[in-house]
Amino acid sequence: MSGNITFTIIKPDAVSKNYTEAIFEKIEKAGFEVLKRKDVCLTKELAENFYEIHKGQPFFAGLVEFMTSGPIVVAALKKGNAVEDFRATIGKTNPLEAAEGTIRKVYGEMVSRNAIHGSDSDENAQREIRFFFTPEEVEF
Ligand code: RTP
Ligand code: MG
Repeated sequence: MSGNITFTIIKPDAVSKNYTEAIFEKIEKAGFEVLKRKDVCLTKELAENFYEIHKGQPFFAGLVEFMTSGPIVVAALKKGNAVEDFRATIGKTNPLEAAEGTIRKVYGEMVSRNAIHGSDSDENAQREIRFFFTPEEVEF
C-alpha cells in the first residue's frame, strides 16, 4: 500500500500529438484528483538531473534528448494508494507490453516514446514534486 500522492509527466510525444487533455480525462476517470499541474520545458541539465538514477544506462542519452525535445506537462495527483494504482493505470514501461486500456497502451508508441511517467515510490513522488514545484505551489 502506497501513500495518497503521486506525480506524473505527460511526455513530449504525447504533448506534441495533443493527447494531454484526453490523458488527464483518463487519469481523472481512474479516480485521481489533479492537485496541481503546469507546462514545463526541460533543459538538458534538468533532464539529466531528473533521470540521474538511469545515468550509465545505454538509453540515458536518448532519454534526455527525448525529454528535452518539446514541452511536457507535470502534475501532482491524489488518490488512495496513489503510486501503485497510478503505475497500474499507465501500464508497463513498454507500450507494446502494456495491458489493454492502460494509458501507455492507448497513447504510447514504443519504450522510448511511452507518453507518460509515473513515480515508482512514495519517496520518489515527493522528490519529483519538489523537483518541479515550489513549496508555495504545492501547499495541498
Ligand atoms: P517512467 O520513469 O518514465 O515512469 O518509466 P518507468 O518507471 O516505467 O521506467 P524506468 O525504468 O524508470 O525508465 C525511465 C524511462 O526510460 C526509458 N527507457 N528506455 N530499454 C530501453 O530502451 C528503456 N528502458 C527505459 C523509458 O522511456 C522509461 O519510461
Ligand atoms: Mg521510472
